[in-house]
Amino acid sequence: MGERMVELNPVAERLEEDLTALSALHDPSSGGWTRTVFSEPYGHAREWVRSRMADAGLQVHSDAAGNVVGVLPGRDPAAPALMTGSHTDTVESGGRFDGIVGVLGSIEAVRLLRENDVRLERDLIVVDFLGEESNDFGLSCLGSRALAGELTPGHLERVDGEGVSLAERYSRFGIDPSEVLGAGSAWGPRRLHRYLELHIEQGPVLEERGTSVGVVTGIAGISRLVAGFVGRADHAGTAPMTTRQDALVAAARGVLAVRHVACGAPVHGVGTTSRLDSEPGSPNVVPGRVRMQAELRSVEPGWLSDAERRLSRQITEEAGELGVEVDLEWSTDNDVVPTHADVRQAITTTADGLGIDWEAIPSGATHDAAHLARLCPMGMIFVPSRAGRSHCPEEWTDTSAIATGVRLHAATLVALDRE
Ligand code: HGY
Ligand code: MN
Ligand code: MN
Repeated sequence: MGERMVELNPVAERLEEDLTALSALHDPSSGGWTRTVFSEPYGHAREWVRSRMADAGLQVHSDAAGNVVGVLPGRDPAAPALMTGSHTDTVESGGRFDGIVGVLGSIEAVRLLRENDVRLERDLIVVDFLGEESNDFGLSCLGSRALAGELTPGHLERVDGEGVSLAERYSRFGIDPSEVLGAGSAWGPRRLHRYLELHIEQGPVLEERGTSVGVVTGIAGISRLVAGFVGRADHAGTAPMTTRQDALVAAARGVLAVRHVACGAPVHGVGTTSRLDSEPGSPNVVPGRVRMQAELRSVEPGWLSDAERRLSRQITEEAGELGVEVDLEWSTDNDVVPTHADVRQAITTTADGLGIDWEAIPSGATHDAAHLARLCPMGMIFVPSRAGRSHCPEEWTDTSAIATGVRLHAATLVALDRE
């Protein structure tokens, strides 16, 4: 006879209060909700998270990678621990739920465990990971990447749009860059049993199908492209249209090529061009140079590598037709990462036991879980996003839907603890 299912019912008012309080800590000069990594509002928000973790009974510290870590000690400190959490940084002009639901939902789960005298065997570690969102350094998931031992000295030397290195950004934020690379040594299979993350779907599927929660099957891989187009600057008024080597026209064809390659993907595959920087940018000069930033994503590794090849070929050929040279620099932000079958099983069995309807769903967004997967079996639970919107002020998930996710999250943590 299996051990009885644990019913832990979140307090919606508490969740709402926390979501509202954290949302207030953002940069009011930007649209939407902006709390980007290393920014002042981000620093204030992390102090607030530390205090909420402590109020919930967690033992709180910041680790060498700048993650805010709260520990709920279990009966057996020697047992490999459970880890959960997410992030509280946002994109520029973002929303109030991406990542935040996972951090605040995990803190609420801890309150529920303590209020219901549910004592875990294993330590439960709740983490607000540093800097999950993509940034000028082309590196998402800074905190979880460091824990997984994936951050390198070369990464610390990367510079942002203001020419400031990642190492310097860490220092200015009060994190010793020389300590960051060693942050992962404290963790690993001996230390961690399972990682479980609660997150908003950031897409339309759950809402369209009226499903309460998603059980994530895998996290999409991300290939990032920086394309440097080199044409010839000329007088906009006198250069004949037939002899121009217009870098911006070549880049514009590159933007359409990204869309063309991604559309019609037989499985999940998407492509986005997020930025074009054109030089010299004067109204009366034919652009001589353009820097284009784009990304491809898919949960299918084969499609992703093939799409990279096809896109490289199309951009190069079309630029060549215009007499424009192009340098293509690809990098992998993260590989495709499947969730672990055992963790998926724990989620679905728990959901069935609680009478929560669920469906299996891939994640087009990346998450800290993609990096934690290097340390232990991981899984994710999604709650619906209204109209599938995210990374924008319109991002919204009803508190009742979040509470359903927290109810499943808390009960699944208990189930994973008993393994
Ligand atoms: O980019 C992403 O998928 C995540 O939201 N950082
Ligand atoms: Mn996120
Ligand atoms: Mn995000």
